[in-house]
Amino acid sequence: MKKEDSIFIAGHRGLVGSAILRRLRADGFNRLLTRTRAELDLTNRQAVDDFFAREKPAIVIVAAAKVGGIKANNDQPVEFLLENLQIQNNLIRAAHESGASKLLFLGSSCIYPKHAPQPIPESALLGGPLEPTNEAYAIAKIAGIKLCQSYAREYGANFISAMPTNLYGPNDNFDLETSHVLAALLRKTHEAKTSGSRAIVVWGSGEPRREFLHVDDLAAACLFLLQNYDSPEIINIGAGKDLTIRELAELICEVVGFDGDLDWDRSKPDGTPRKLLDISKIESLGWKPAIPLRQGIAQTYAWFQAHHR
Ligand code: GFB
Repeated sequence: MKKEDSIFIAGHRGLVGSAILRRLRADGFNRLLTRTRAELDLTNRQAVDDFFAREKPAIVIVAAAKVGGIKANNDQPVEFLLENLQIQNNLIRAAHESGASKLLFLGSSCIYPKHAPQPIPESALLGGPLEPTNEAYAIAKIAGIKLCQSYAREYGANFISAMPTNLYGPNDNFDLETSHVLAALLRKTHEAKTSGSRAIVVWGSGEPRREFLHVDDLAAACLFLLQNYDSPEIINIGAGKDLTIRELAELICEVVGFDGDLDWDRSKPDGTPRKLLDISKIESLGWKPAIPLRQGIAQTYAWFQAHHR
């Protein structure tokens, strides 16, 4: 990938896309193409085709997706399946038709079976049933992987797919109904602290284990893969460590400075019991995560305080 390549970052306002955009700008890439949702509806095939035919990006980064936490995924399987299929089909097809030399498709660790071996190697894909709370999203992402691999096999396209673990950082969604756990707990503890409340509600049993990667680490990994990885085989991007939701909640309370109680709402689903990625493949190529969880949470909390009043 060259500094003068035109690079289209689909989804540049989201958690992932905005981090990739920051990273590419900082590294001196200067032909960065972005479009807001109002400017380009990625679910509209004709609009996407016209955009690609006009701009002909050399590199395409598929960071646009309908995403959400366990509740949003569980409540809206139709939207998660349909919108993600539409967005990724339009982007991947148009990238090929317009002659893009490389495409990076971003999946998710939820593509792996609910009871996959831990840490989860890339070879676990399609080895068993999925976690029901996010099956629709996972099926869409698996279809995206298979479409990229099919373009590679049938047409020799350099379309790669990376599987990030649970992410957090600036520009995350902090809506309590639709967000992921880390953003939700940052907001709940902050609001409890500022209002003088003595407890926050945390969903589930607290026992599931999750791995959290700062989105700036993910952006660095994406750039690394764009420059160093040309295989259609999927590749994991993770932090290499996990912790229980209870431990995460306690860590967030410490960072925010909230010393009240945790009330567990066991009517809410736990989701998959554990989701730790095996990152030996990307580490063997020369990339490793750099941002410790406590530091990343503190930085994200500072961002939240500056942007949500
Ligand atoms: O982050 P999260 O929504 O998604 O939830 P998943 C992780 C765990 O945190 C679950 C618990 O066990 C939740 O029950 N949790 C505790 C909370 N309190 C809260 C809270 O206030 N809000 C939320 N959201 N959770 C998602 C998938 O799964 O992970 C997506 O649904 C995607 O498809 C994403 O793969 C990365 O880790 O369970």
